[in-house]
Amino acid sequence: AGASEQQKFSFQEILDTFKLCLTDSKEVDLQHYVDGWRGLIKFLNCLGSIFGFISKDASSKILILVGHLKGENGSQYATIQSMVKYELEKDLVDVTKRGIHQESGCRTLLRLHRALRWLELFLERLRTSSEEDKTSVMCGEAYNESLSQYHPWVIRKAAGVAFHVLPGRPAFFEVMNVGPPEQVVAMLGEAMPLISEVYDITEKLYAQHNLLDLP
Ligand code: 1PW
Repeated sequence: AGASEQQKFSFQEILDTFKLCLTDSKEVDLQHYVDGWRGLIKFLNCLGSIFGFISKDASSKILILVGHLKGENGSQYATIQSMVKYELEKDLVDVTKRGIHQESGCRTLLRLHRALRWLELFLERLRTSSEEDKTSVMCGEAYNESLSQYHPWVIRKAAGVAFHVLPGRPAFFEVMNVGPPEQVVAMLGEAMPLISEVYDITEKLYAQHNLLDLP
């Protein structure tokens, strides 16, 4: 198969992976979380090279988490809950300022968690949008309401440029490769509550342990 064929996938796969994240006891499975992000990165790469700087940062964070999962203490990283417990107990997190634990699972995942909020807001806009709505505007609004507050000016600027060249709604739906627009909307309607739940559980856990501002 050619490179273009290998890249061909459906957005459905991403959402299916995020669905698998929740364990029976409502913990968040880290391996599935990482796999969900892998799918998102693949999708971003389909949107064009301008998204390279975004997918590159997400990829490097995924690699850090995979390193923990595959490391000698990998079993401690089965869920986000077990990761937080383990890293805090063993003092493996820089809590107030950056130090020797810049690659802690907790601070690395926090960055992806914040980005997941952006995704959630963007997909919800996409789900409720009408034909004449612009993806660039929806994406920009979602960003301004969430992730942008954690980014310096130069990244906000670059993100704005990237959003500007997002394909229009019909072409964007094509890239999602789910089917006709009604089917995309239906799929999003089914998936959004699950993504929200993963986000909310993580947010609550991080709040409980005072981890929402990790440097
Ligand atoms: C069209 C759907 C888009 C959803 C994908 C969301 C991907 C979000 C990645 C944004 C990355 C922007 C450039 C990198 C910024 C980093 O400085 C920042 N990373 C994130 C994920 O916000 C903070 O990481 P750092 O510098 O504290 O290690």
